[in-house]
Amino acid sequence: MNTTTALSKADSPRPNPLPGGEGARQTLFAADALLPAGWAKNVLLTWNDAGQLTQVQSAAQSPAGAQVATGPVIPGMPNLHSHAFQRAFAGLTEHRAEQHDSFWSWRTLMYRFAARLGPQHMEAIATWLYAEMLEAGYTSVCEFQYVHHDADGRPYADDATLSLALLRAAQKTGIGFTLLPVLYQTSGFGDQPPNEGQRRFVRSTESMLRLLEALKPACDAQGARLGMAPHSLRAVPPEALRDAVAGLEAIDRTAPIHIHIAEQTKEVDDCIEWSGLRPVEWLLDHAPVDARWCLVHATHMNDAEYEYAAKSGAVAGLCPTTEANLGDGIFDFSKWRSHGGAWGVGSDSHASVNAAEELLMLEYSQRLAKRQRNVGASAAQPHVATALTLEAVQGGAQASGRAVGGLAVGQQADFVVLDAAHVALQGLPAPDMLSAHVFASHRTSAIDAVWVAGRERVSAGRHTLHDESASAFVAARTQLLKD
Ligand code: NGQ
Ligand code: ZN
Repeated sequence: MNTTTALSKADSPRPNPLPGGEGARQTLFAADALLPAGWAKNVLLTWNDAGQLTQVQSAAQSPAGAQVATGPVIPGMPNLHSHAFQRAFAGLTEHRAEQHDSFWSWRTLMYRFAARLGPQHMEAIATWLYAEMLEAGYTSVCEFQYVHHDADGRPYADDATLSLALLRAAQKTGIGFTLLPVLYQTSGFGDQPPNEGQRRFVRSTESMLRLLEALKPACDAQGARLGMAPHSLRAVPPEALRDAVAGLEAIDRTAPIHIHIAEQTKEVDDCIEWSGLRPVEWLLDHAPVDARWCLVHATHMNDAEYEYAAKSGAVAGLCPTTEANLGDGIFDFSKWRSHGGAWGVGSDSHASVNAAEELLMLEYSQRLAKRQRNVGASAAQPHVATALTLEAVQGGAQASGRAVGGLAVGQQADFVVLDAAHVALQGLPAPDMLSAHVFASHRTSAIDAVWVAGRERVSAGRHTLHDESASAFVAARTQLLKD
């Protein structure tokens, strides 16, 4: 089958010339590539100066002089949920501190760590984290950014200081970016005042909207998308939620809106006590939830909530390794999918930074709960890793509010070249290479190259900034952990 589609000039965004980006370099030939409809042979990818795919042709000839991928090409994974600073804290709470450690005792320690963070730490941690993400198959990230103020809880002279540090980290590493400044006002349902640990997060709805206005030009300048994140129903009272969403809509009618929801059973119980409704139920009844929304976690839903939330068009933001690490519970993936629910993955607290590992953890949680195998396979795609990759890329792109939905005309040229010479992959057919990449766990990465918007950011498994950003990260963490 020859599937050539061309993009007309009128559809092209403004040019953003690549260094040395003459036409010949803007193509890649792959013997195997994972397209939205499945695996295809002899695929020629062509993109324009803006890094947007203009042609995806299967059963093609390799043009003379074209770059040839060293292994199967898969779409880059959008990471739909990140709190970058938590990467420097990963691994540091894996010892018993209370009789019954929980999400809530972890959170107390996380707040203590967040209390010391400065703008330089934020930038160093995020730069390394985003380089790690790129090396691990993520080509874009949604940053759920809630540490806004200085250590005393006062706004920085430039209120956008910490968000700008994250934007710089994204720009340096080349990762695609959706910035979600977070609205945070209360410590619990029913207007409970924020606690000491939350002083760096809290802001009025009006100052939130001013922050969004201030960040818009910086985001536009680097091709990042700006959205907003009401932190959770625990942290945002109903009027503030309503006004913030309306204010965001006035800035950008289609901007992404992300919210943490129903991650812990205590949150469900408290919400029922406050309103008589469960959190997802409350949200669907009181907010204009649609395809712009990403319901992060949504772990604890009843049957009706699974159905209505899926049918709202919102994306379920699953963070399987963090949800396991924090003891959240298990999302019913089959139920969500049976209602046609969109979903994607995020690395959240960054206990793991690896797109394949999130898919593995998601599938394994379902196998353990259901005592079945290959739960994630679909009618169209019997290979679990293939099915999960395609769906997570779609949902991740939707949640990002960016055209990063896979190898199709009009989408960004964000892709990963698997390392066909890796012992776990060598000699296998392409779909099994992806299965081995996800399920045949190995200690070294099976990723060779990673491209974002048509630019190679990771080669031979390493990001250009690997060494320097790693040392800056270690220095920042060492300083944060001193005394
Ligand atoms: C966060 N993380 O904002 O970092 C939260 C913890 C909270 C996750 N929910 C804080 N995984 O939910 O109150
Ligand atoms: Zn989170």
